Amino acid sequence: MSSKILIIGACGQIGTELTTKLRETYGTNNVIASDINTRNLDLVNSGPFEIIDAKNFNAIKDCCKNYNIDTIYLMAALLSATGEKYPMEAWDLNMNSLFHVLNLAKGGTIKRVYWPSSIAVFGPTTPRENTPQHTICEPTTVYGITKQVGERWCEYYHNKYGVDVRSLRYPGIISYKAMPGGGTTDYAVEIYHDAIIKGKYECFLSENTSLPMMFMDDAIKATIDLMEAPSENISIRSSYNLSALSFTPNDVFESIKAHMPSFKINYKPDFRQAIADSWPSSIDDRKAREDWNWKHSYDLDAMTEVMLKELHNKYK
Ligand code: AKB
Repeated sequence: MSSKILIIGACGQIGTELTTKLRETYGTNNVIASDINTRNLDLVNSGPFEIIDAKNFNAIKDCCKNYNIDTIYLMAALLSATGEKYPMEAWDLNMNSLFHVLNLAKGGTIKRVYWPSSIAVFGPTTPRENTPQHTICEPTTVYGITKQVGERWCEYYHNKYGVDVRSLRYPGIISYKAMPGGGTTDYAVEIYHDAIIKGKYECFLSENTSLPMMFMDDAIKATIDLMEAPSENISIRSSYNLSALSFTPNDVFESIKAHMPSFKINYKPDFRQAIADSWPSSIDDRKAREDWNWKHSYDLDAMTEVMLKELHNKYK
């Protein structure tokens, strides 16, 4: 498929790496990166960049017209922890940006849309182990509510207007380039940075809190594989469960300690513990594996090796 792609929220943790991979795949000038601010601009300035506020319909529309965009990746969002501090801002950004993109796509010039959902759609009444694709979703965070409602709207726009929108329920994503911002799973990135910089880490979740996680390379691969899959293979138009690993803070501590025997950790759970306790500990992603052959590559120790090597080079 030859595409002209717009990434909204390109300067975030996932957006930066998605921009790089999409430019490698489709050509630098066919991928327009955009964000409201320029943090991490150095990671996306290898090609076209536009300042776009995801809440501004006309700014998105004008950019799509100027560049003949046919595919949008909407990566802008306020995540779970920040959303609890700024509930109305989270609702405003997460919902309005989605409506803007779905309404543009309904108009016909945008042929395909990617929008990330999250394990945050699940809540305390969801089965925690091997959480099924179709199950009880009673999220208790504002972020989770926006993702659950967003999923319903994606499916609605597909069924009612034929919009080709695709989505994944991301677990926590671990990477070494851009830092995550405002999530409950952020500890699993911070711990590697602090291991290299300080040799110790204070964890905001308790040691046995198990959550679904994934290395960035797998998350990018899943995203692009889903977007490239033939339309007839996509049986889920709300959002696919997606899984790779599940681990606790203690598991990741032990995995780092195998390389750095003097590494120390202490636990000081804060308000994010309640959010983590409301989420699944593992996910059944059979549907993604059946429909478009999803398969992850990294386990915890393989990921730890890459993270420590890359961060060592970064900070040395
Ligand atoms: C968060 O922790 O809020 C995100 C997510 C799981 O969607 N990383």
